[in-house]
Amino acid sequence: MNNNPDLHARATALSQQVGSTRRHFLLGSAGVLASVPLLGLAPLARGEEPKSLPDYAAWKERNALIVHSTNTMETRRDAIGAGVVTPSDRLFVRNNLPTPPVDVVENADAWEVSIEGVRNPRSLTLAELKNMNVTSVTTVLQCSGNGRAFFPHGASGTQWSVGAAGCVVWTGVPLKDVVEELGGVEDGMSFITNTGGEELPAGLDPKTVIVERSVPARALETAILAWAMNDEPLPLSHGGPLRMVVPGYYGVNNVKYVKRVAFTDKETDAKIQASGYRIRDVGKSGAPEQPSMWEMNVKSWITTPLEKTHKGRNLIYGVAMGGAVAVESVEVSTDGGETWQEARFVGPDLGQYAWRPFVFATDLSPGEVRLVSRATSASGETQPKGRTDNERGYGHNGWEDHGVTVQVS
Ligand SMILES: Nc1nc2c(c(=O)[nH]1)N[C@H]1C(S)=C(S)[C@@H](COP(=O)(O)O)O[C@H]1N2
Ligand SMILES: [Mo]
Repeated sequence: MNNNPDLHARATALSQQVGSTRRHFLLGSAGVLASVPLLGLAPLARGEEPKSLPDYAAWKERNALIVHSTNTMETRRDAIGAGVVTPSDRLFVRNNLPTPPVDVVENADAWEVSIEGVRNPRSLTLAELKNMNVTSVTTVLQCSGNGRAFFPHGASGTQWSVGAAGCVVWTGVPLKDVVEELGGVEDGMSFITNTGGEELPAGLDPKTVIVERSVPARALETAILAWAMNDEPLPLSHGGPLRMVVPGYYGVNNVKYVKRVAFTDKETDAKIQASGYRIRDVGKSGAPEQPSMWEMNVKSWITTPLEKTHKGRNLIYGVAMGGAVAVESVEVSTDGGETWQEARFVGPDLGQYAWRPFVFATDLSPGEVRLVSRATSASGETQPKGRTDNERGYGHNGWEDHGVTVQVS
């Protein structure tokens, strides 16, 4: 149960924001209904809506996004839609540093990536990679902190609700093919360490700012070096010209503007790996022995209706993902999780790393309903009811917090 009504209100507001004309939110949890004046939510009301898109993301659909900052934009819950693939102009953006200059995507084929920890290490241009082989993979791209806004302890970082996630078709060369071309991985390498190509701010220890992430070497089986997204050249905002895509792994492992791919015996000591993106108790600092945000977990959330709907027949929509494995099934409850019924997947199955939109047809009576969804993965994991509290608010997949309260009339 959520015992902090103010934080819960902010989280609910974030997840249910429908526009600046709105004057109050309906806050519902376990049958409690309250009217929360918007002006009472000063940090949110001041913070989110009026910001415009930064230049590098000016091509995005402003109305589909909550702009948290120049570096962080999330897809609004009402803009996720019922298609499998998230349109690029609605996809969330998260940058730790300013993007490289735009000419890197204008001269995309000249981009170089250095492949190390293989028998014949060398640099390859994007033009060369494009001649090696090609494949496509559809994956959920999701920030580790998606759902952070629901943690009552006020986890620091962007207050993502549900929209720091999308489902994307990536096209590129399998990393495995590149590695084979270069003689295979050197012996004794346990990790793939990928480095982002941003210019680092002067005067800071590079280790504290560089985007460099290590993933277990087993990811070689599925990782791709992608130059296209949703069948278009990879835009700068999403890591163009070249990005590492590690299917089933949290967003941060999908290094943008990748300039170095190294097979290494140890994880990088960059801060973003050593102490960042580590699961630990509230109040604790990050450290290398804590679990790293690698494979994603099973998760789902409702996208329609939000806030209000008509009485009688309704179609309840949402999206469900298995994490690192396929999603097997998803159930919906219209009574806050007392009783559940299986929903139906809609649209094509784009593979185990994609999410599946779902729909559940039901009759709703006038009054307030709490709609929740609960997915189960192919490996038998079901979303838990509650959260696992952790300092930075990572990996939230509890179904209770992700539900929506809807007025039926
Ligand atoms: N080079 C680089 N790669 C990066 C990042 C970054 O700041 N720089 N952010 C990471 C994080 S935390 C996330 S959630 C995803 C976001 O991908 P997107 O901006 O394409 O949505 O990219 C990851 N890869
Ligand atoms: Mo992220």
